[in-house]
Amino acid sequence: MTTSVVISGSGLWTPPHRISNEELVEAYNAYAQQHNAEHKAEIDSGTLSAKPLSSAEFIQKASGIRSRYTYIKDGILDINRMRPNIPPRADDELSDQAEMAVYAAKKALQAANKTAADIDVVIVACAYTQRSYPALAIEVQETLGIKGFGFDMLVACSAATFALHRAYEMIAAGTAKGVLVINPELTSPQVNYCDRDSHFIFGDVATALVVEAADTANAPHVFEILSTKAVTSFSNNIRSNFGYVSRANDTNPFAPDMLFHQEGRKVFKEVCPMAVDHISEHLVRHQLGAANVKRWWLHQANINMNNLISRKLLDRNPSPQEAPIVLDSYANTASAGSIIAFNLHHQDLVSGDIGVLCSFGAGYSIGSLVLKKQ
Ligand code: CO8
Repeated sequence: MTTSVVISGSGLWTPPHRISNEELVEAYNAYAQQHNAEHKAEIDSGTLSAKPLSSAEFIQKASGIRSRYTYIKDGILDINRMRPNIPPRADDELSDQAEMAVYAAKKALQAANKTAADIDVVIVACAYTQRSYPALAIEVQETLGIKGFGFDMLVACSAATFALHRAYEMIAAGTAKGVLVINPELTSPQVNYCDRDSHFIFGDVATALVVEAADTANAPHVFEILSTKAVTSFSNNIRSNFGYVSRANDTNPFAPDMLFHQEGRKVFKEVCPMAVDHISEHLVRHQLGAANVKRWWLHQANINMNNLISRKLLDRNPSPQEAPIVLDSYANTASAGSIIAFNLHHQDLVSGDIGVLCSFGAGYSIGSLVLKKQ
């Protein structure tokens, strides 16, 4: 493969609604107290556990998250609902995730100085899609007036990086001229807002990137993809069992184990060393070390994870400029986190600067790209 492949534009769509830790905890605690009062007899007799209370201080200290954005806020803080209230749309209306995707895609196209005519592949890559078919990517393709093809792909936390890998390969192989990779992460419908241990983790967002050959790129901020690296290793420590087979299993598709749940401490302990090894091995491929990297666009799940990984790689604490954190205001946005960090923190880099974009999480899955500013 000799074609030089670049990321030439990025787009970020931030939903209009914000929920602070304090608001979220107030609603959860009111819900838990109501639940405990209603089930007092079972709790007293030991047949049911009382719902423990949450705390905004714990959330910030344990995760670094201060607030999150949600596509729809209505319903999440209603203690008799505890989930967003997203009105259904008719088949002839743009679906929610396609709408999010289109917002981000338009911004990425503008940043890349491209139009629909320059794109021939659309990949919608995220942790969940709201339906199986027709693919969201094809709906987005139609809405943007793009000729070519589109498909959806799900790789949880690594959906965005793994989709960038596919885009890189298509451009390098000459099977595509321009690829839009879009990540409409609508996580809030799968968050269990009744679970103290996970109610605070996720937020909604949409990101998009344009990938093309270096010789067609004409945007002000262009990053060559030097190479890609991916690994997966099966783990049950992060699961979401929701799926179409529930109907045949005669099980409730919205039961707690169907929603996002995890063994957070185990994930922390197992994924951090995997990510450190993965990134180190990837850099070695280019005769580079961590000291050569100007910017770390890391997965945004937990600030303590990112600090630990950065410290292991650099042997010192990174500055906020070197390893930007966006999870304080966006929370964990599944696969979009590292792309938000890229979107907000890439314009100051100068020609020749090296950056690492890396996701890690459910699967487990780790995906990285070594980038060089043109
Ligand atoms: N308030 C107060 N106390 C709490 C709370 C709370 N909200 N939650 C837990 N506690 C308590 C615990 O019960 C425990 O109490 P005790 O010691 O008495 O048992 C104590 O606090 C400590 O609990 P933990 O050990 O669990 O706390 P940690 O310090 O480990 O922090 C975290 C918990 C923040 C979850 C942390 O473990 C973490 O972030 N781990 C990494 C997780 C991770 O990266 N997961 C990947 C997520 S998956 C992903 O990124 C994409 C998936 C696809 C998208 C899904 C969309 C829905």
